[in-house]
Amino acid sequence: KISACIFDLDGVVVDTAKYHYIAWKSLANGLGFDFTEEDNERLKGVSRMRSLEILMEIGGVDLDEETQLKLAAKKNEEYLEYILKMTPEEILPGVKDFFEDLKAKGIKIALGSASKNAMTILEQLKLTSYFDAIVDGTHVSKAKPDPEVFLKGAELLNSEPANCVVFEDAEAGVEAAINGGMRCVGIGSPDVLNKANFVVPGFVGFSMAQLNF
Ligand code: B16
Ligand code: MG
Repeated sequence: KISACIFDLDGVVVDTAKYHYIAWKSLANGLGFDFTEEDNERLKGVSRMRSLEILMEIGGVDLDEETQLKLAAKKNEEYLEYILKMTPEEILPGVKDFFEDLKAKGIKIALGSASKNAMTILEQLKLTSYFDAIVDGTHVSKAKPDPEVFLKGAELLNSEPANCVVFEDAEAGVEAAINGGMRCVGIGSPDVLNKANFVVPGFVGFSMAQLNF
């Protein structure tokens, strides 16, 4: 019996990847190399500091730790400029109806995101009140595919992992859910999310009744 649904943020509830991309690209350009949308795919679901490491690898640059922290902060400042302009219209199609449906069914809702800006984003989207529990990048020490972020969410909701469904768009996130003993619905393409129990392109027309696990 499913008692809780845990949602990733970027790529599931909202497309913040496009803003991450602009900010990482301008950082890369400042360092003298290009950063493509394809490169950006590698940063989805990955923490801020790990993202910078991947970016350095792409550009073939080596930076000391102090510089890395400074650049990550600079990237976040630019990213925040975009985030603070977001409106509820940017909630991905079908998400709000799905939340309403879960509420009506008495199923709890939690957030399980790697982002340290998750609270700001939920506020901008006016979604905070839908969540019974929020676990984000400020609460965890181990990144996905470690299940920490989802297990914390389940614990806050007093739900057994076996009774939780995770919604994820990134491969590492799907793995995190499975590693935590939860079922996972992949949001995106079945080719990439082949470890998920069920894959849908998005929430439009989707309901819990479709899950046959
Ligand atoms: P921040 P999610 C992730 O969000 C993003 O997918 C990833 O691209 C980003 O680097 C990470 O959050 C950290 O974000 O810099 O805001 O702390 O998909 O886990 O909701
Ligand atoms: Mg994501």
